[in-house]
Amino acid sequence: MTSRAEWTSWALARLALSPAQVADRVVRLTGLPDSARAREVVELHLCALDVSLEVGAPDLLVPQLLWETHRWAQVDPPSGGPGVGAAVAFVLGEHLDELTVLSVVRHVEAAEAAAAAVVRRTPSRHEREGLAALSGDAADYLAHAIAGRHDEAIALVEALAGAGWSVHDVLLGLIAPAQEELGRLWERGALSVAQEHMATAVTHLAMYALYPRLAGRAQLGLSLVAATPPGDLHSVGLRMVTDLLQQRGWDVRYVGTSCPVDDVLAAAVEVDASLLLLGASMTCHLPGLRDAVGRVRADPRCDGLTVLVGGRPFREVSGLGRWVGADLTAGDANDALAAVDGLLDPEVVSRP
Ligand code: B12
Repeated sequence: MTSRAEWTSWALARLALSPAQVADRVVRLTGLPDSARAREVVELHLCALDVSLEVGAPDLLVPQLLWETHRWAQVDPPSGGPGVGAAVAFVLGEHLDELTVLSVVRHVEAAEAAAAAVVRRTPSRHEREGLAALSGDAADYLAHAIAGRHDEAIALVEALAGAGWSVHDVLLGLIAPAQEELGRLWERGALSVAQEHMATAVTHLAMYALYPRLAGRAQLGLSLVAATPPGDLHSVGLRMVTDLLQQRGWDVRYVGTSCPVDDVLAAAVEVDASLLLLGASMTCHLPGLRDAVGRVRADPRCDGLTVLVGGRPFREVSGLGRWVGADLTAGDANDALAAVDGLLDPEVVSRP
């Protein structure tokens, strides 16, 4: 993640400083070390603030605030120095008029209150007990994945599928909750980056192991292209959605994460796609997603291409689909399947 060249929001666009200049100043004010990790916290904060202001949704800042709470201790802050939020408020106070500062402060206060409510609320069993509170199979799966035991993870997935679990249930009932728990453990610093990477790599293998079970290949005679726009490296959720659509008869062209938009469009044109899936996992990825949708709309070769967007931010904030200009929005894989089925003649919808 690097600083973007320009601000997105009406409020921060009034600054005479670029995002990189504000990030420099905030790093100095907080007294953080000049490390890539510390700078990333500041840049992601500024980006989430900017995008959440533009959308007018304080809730879009909340995941960043929660992540920051955990990450803060890991970036060596000096004791007694201001946090990122306080330093940002100080810089804005220096450079913006009072009314603009006031509306930014109100927005941030709403996000902080929502984040505090998340922290205060009674933790679910998952959160309290971590791994132990996942269902037995999901806990076993995650334990294998974290330890890098890919053979065991794949054997478990195959055993469940062999015992009658559908691909849908293995993906959404076993692997997705395990990945979510992985995120919680990683966020709290209970797992290293290497353990998270290894576990996610095992998950990719486990998902590929299900591939032979994706019956109904291309039977609809319709193709789709799926990608995340530049900057977003999260692939697991998007891949789950495309696997389930493949199982329903779509010809899937998964072009991967952080794909240049020109290449996404070229792929859609090449296969004469009817559907384009674009995912975003963090608030910061939303402007890139909106830009990609704008490029689809401006390209006459893509007339008639339906755009479906989804991912974590769409689960957390409603109305975002309109902001990015998509035709369809889905917060999770089940919403995505329902939305895509809605495009088809009911007679041809295949339900595995
Ligand atoms: C694995 C992971 C990574 C891996 C991704 C590897 C890969 N190949 O996918 C790597 C290491 C790259 C990564 C990096 C980062 N990550 Co990360 N990551 C995760 C983690 C642990 C799991 C993601 C996952 O597999 N989820 C499981 C899937 C099934 O859930 P899902 O993505 O929500 O998908 C579902 C729906 O959203 C939907 N869906 C998803 N995509 C799409 C797309 C469409 C079109 C549709 C219709 C639907 C749809 O369908 C799915 C099934 O229902 C999450 C934690 C979490 N709870 O998700 C953090 C998480 C998303 N990451 C986070 C962060 C902060 C980062 C980093 C900034 C961390 C860092 N640098 O240290 C970077 C940013 C990288 C970037 N530029 O994108 C935060 C985001 C918080 C925030 N600020 O918003 C999270 C939430 C973890 C946390 N709480 O701290 N990450």
